[in-house]
Order: sequence, then C-alpha cells, then structure tokens
Amino acid sequence: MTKKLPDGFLWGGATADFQYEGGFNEGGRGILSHDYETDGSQDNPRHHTLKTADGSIISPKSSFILADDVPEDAQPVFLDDQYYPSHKAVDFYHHYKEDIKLMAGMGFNVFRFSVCWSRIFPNGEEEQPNAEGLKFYDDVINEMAKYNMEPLITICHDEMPMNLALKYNGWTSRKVIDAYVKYAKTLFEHFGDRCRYWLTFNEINAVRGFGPTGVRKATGQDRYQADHNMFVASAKAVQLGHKLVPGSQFGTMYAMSEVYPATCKPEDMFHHLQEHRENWYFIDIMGRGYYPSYARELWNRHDVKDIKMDPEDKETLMKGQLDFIAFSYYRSNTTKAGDDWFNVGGNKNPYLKETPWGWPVDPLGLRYCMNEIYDRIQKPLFIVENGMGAIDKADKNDYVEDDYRIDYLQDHLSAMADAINIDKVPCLGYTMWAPIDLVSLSTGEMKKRYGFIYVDMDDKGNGSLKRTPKKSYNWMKHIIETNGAAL
Ligand code: BGP
Repeated sequence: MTKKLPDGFLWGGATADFQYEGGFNEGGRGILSHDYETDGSQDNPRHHTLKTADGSIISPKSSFILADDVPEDAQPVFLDDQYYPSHKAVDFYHHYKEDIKLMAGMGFNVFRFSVCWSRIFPNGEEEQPNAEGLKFYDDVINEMAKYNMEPLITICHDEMPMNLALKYNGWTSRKVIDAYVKYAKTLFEHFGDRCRYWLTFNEINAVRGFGPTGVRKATGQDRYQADHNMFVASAKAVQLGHKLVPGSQFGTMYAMSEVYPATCKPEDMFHHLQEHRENWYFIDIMGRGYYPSYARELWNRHDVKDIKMDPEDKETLMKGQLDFIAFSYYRSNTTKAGDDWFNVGGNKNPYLKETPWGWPVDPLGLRYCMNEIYDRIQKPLFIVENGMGAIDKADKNDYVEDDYRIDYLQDHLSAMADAINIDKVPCLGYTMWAPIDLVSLSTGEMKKRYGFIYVDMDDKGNGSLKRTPKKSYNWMKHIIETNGAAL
C-alpha cells in the first residue's frame, strides 16, 4: 500500500516559546511561570528554585509551576548562581529569519509555535496588549508567509504570566478564564487574517503528572477544578475564534501514549480501562462537549468532592467543542492492577526497544492511537508532536549523523500513513517535535535533542548558537517532497 499522503497534507515542525524563544526580558515581555524552571542538573530534573522577597528559598518538589508553599504575597526573584533555560533558550527571538528559512528548506508548509502569553499581556491583566510582543509574532508570521508556510498557533503551552499564577493560584480561579479569553481574543483579532489552525492548550492532560499550571498544592480537588476552568476557557475561545476568524479550526493538544495492560489478567485489563479514562476524560469533554458518565467515579478515585460550575458552563462546553483532535505521541506505556494513577510508564514492555531516556519506541502504537481516537470522537486528527530525544554527537563541523532519528521517524511516519491510507483515519497534518534542537521540557537540558537542525549550545547556554542541518534534514526534505511516497 502506498505511503503517499492525500494532497494538501500539512508537513512541519512544532516548538514552544519557553523552550525555543529566549529574549525573556526583551520587547516588553513579562515574567512567565516557566521563567523559574532551572536546568536539569539537580535531583529533580524539572526544578524551580525561587527566592521570595523576604529572602527565603523555595524549591518545589513536584508541582508544575509553583511550590506548594509559595506565599500569596511572594515576589520571586531569580538567583544569581542559577541557570534558567527559558531566559535564552536557543534564541529564536533573534534567529527567527534564519530558522524559518532552514525549515522552509525542508519543504515545511506549516509551523507550530506557541505565543508567549506574557509577551502579549506581561502580567496577564493589562488593559491593552503589548504592541512590541504582537509585532514580534507579526514578523514571524510574515516571514513564514514568504515561504508559504502557515502557522499553527498554540495559544497556551503549559504556561501563564507569573502574576496570574501567584495572585489567583493559577487555573483554580475563574479570573484566569477571563484573562485567557481576553488574550485569545487579542490573538484572533491580530493574527486571524493569517492563521486558520489554533490549539487552545498544549498537552492538557499532562496535568496528571505535572499538575495544572500555576496551582499550589495541586491535589485532586484543585486539580479537577483547574481542569474544569481550562475546559471552559478553551470552549469560550473556540466560540469566539469561530466568530472572529471565519473558517478557523480549533484543537486542544493531548499527550497520547497508548497504554497497554501488562497481562491479560482481568484485573490488569480493568485497571487499563480506568487508566484510559484518566486521559479520555479530557478528550471526551472537549471533543464531545459534555462530561462523560464515568466522571463521577474518576472524581471519587481522586477524592474530588465538588467541582464548582457556573450554570452556563454546560452550554459553553457544548458550543465550544473542538473541530479536530490534536495530539502528541512519543511512546506507549504499560500498566497493571495496583499501579499508582500517576505512575504511568513504570512497567517495562518486553516487546519494545527504548530510547536513551527509557521511552519505549512503538510506531504501531501510533497507528493504534489514531484509530482509537477517531473511532471515539469522529473528528479529524492532527499529529502535532512526535519525535525522538537522543544524545547527538556532532563532528568538528557540527554535523550529526542521526540515523537512529531517521529510523524512528521512518517507522512512525509509515504507521501514520497506514492509519490514513489503509484505516481511513482523516488526519490534517504532522508537525515533528522539534525541528531544531531546543531545551527539553522534562530535563531542562540541551543534552536531549530532537532536531533536524543542530544548535551549538550546551546545558548552560554556552556555544555559538550556530545552526547546522543534520543528516535527518535531507532525509525529511525528501519525504516531504514526495508527500510521503518515499517512506
Ligand atoms: C511534550 C511537550 C513539549 C516537549 C516534548 C518533549 O510534553 O509538549 O514541550 O518538550 O514533550 O519532551 P522532553 O523535552 O521532555 O523530551
């Protein structure tokens, strides 16, 4: 069966502002929740070390953004001896022309990037947006247009202006819904003439492991309240976007990893069903527009007593359903009865090889996921992240022979093509994570690289930042040229 994809298929790459952009104190940008993430050199790879105004040091253990004990009146400051990767990242802020040209060289017709919320509303609550921030993304989008590359904009990639996190306890507050909708409206009004595809959130179900952005003590009750508020925020943005940007299409991005039962023991299988619902919860609510019947059982499992909902939320969710289902896929997981709900991925799958980071490599799992999501929601898909984090060894000319990456992508793209061509699952496009080396989210390091393009920079931000295509660059170029036929 041919691997050639339908005409109009979107080929591209995906990035996130705080991992890629840098320029954290330029162009009027405000402080972002993720500006406090340190590099991966400490025990906890995603560490946030803050010093509050009263001089105390806070090192959170597990929450996504805020330590459990950040006081309400905290004014965190940066520590001099600490390296914060988001501040510089790999400096797309000053390299965007060069980077877009390199991506266009591979034939990308779409590029997924996230707008940095605090570049547009520095503290999240200003009356007027920051004109310099809007101009930066104008420049980026206009540069892309020169190469017929269209944007896929992530409105919120895990982050928020730090002020909103501290003042309102992040997404637990409906005030943040208002701030988000105002921010989204600004983007629609400003970029809507050049952007048809939008993602309201990145990996919204990742709150399972990380906790919702900006929330202290992200336990069951607060977590599920924050989730609800994000569902409402997304649904409001979708409705507004449809009105303000005719023809626009919306997704929210899910972290998908097919979860297998460890054995065919009925208890493992039932646990697997419940485990699935931990993720389907998000897709069902946002894709179908209402809470599923199993929600109550899920809340009970997480000690959730009562989620505050406004009377009009039900209608908002129904009217703000997503147009397509976007997802990331890197790996599959295996679960068994008794596993902690937060410990997905703790079991080995004896049938799969793993990446250097212990992520099982499972291309057929991608085809399985695509079928499963489409069977359930019946809306087109968009694969907006997939790729292989590896330790790349550059030669003296900064050239990397990344055959392992080519193998990974070859197998995953073939599985995707089979889902589209054989199983008839509609899929709008594929944006590989990340077309250029950038800071890894889970480790805060540059050691874990994904790109087709090598960036000369180490974990502490040292290096020339020179960009050099890897072997996979030309390979991908050929795949795109043939619209998949060469797979
Ligand atoms: C996803 C995120 C990305 C990205 C990717 C790879 O969860 O949406 O931001 O970083 O994972 O993860 P990592 O960088 O930890 O390897």
